Amino acid sequence: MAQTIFILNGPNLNLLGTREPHLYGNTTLADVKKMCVERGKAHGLKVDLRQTNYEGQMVDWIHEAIKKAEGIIINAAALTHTSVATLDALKNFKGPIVELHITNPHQRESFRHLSYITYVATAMMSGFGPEGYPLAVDGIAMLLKKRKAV
Ligand code: CA2
Repeated sequence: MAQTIFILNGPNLNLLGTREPHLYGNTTLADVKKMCVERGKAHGLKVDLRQTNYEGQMVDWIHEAIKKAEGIIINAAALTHTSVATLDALKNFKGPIVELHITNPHQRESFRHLSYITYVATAMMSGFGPEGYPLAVDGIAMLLKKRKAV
């Protein structure tokens, strides 16, 4: 049976491709989903991509991932920099966690330099634009393969 990965997206990422294209590009989240589902198939992975504007929903989805997913790719958006609740939920996830950002937060305002997610991330990717999502699927596929081999 195919392994499942959750790709979780935080606040305002529903606006991807419709606002601030100089920062986030022209690709919509629906386009990102399509790219990731296809890339996942190539690796034998089932991709479940979701977006929420609510911290509690993010925590609930991480709890769901603990039961249903082998890996998590997470762009927690602003929750990255504020949410201990998201960090605490992720602490209970046993599989690989890839922290993803479309931009490079370290080139931006100093409040974006702190990430709570980094404390639990297996790997992180930032600055590749929306194309970073399918790249992160490649990365998590590699991490899952390595774990299977051990
Ligand atoms: O670079 C990233 O992916 C971020 O996680 C994006 C967050 C930001 O708070 C992080 O510091 C870095 C913001 C997401 C907002 O998404 C939008 C997309 C299009 C238009 C407006 C907002």
